[in-house]
Amino acid sequence: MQMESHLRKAIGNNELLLYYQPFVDRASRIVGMEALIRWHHPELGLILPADFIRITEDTGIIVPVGRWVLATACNQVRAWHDMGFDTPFVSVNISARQLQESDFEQTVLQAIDESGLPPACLNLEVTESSMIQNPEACIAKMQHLRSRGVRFSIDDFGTGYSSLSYLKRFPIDALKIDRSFVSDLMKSKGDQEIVKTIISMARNLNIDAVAEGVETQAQMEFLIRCGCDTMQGYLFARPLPAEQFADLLERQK
Ligand code: G
Ligand code: G
Ligand code: MN
Ligand code: NA
Repeated sequence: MQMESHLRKAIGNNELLLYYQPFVDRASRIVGMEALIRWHHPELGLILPADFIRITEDTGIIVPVGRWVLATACNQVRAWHDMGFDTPFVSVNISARQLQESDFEQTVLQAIDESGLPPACLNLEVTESSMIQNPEACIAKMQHLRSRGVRFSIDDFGTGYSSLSYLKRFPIDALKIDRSFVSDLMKSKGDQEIVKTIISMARNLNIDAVAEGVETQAQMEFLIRCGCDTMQGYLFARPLPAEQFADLLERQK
């Protein structure tokens, strides 16, 4: 309860911030970044989403928080563009609760319009489970936003309940292979087969496969051999505050 009342005031008190973690191509060049929320609690310090996102979802606080995340991410990337950094896209995590909101599309379009960010520079990460609650409504919203240029990826792919028929029906641009399959990649033949299968399935569906949680050179090389074009993980960079992320961009200018 105390956490809830603190969270309600977190936006107004400027306690929320976004970290950014790069996505890289096969040559380890930054092609985009994921925005990851942090809560700077005045007494407890930096709190990770694992410790507060759930409560924002259960209480509905995720709706204003999600709006703040979208606006902040779009404004930040637009500012980086203006500084001459060529960062193709920003990826924003969307909770089931946000996707279900009747004004979800409006919220997204408002963030784009007010920031002046080209819509194609915004990618939204949704999970399999957040789409199955009301698939027809989700598909309609996604199609509307996609018609404006916004892209969608499925986060934590492989851990949800999605059937392959969903994959065909949902208007999706990319699959993010869940970190759990990547972490044991060099030890587990089973995980190797799963990763290979997801990558070839993505290719057959004409969508991108993105591997998350890449921590070693061996994992990266395996993924590249399987045809994975985009990767993310501590091997390349941890999530970083905006200023430090800008240093990374500066270095590869
Ligand atoms: O940043 P970290 O790797 O600790 O993120 C943990 C989880 O929190 C991720 O799986 C991510 O989906 C979720 N998360 C991070 N930022 C946001 C956000 O802005 N909105 C929502 N809904 N989830 C987020
Ligand atoms: O579910 P989602 O993909 O949004 O989760 C992102 C989370 O994964 C963030 O909390 C981020 O800190 C974490 N993360 C990103 N890269 C790595 C990695 O290489 N290894 C591990 N263990 N966690 C990672
Ligand atoms: Mn994500
Ligand atoms: Na996620």
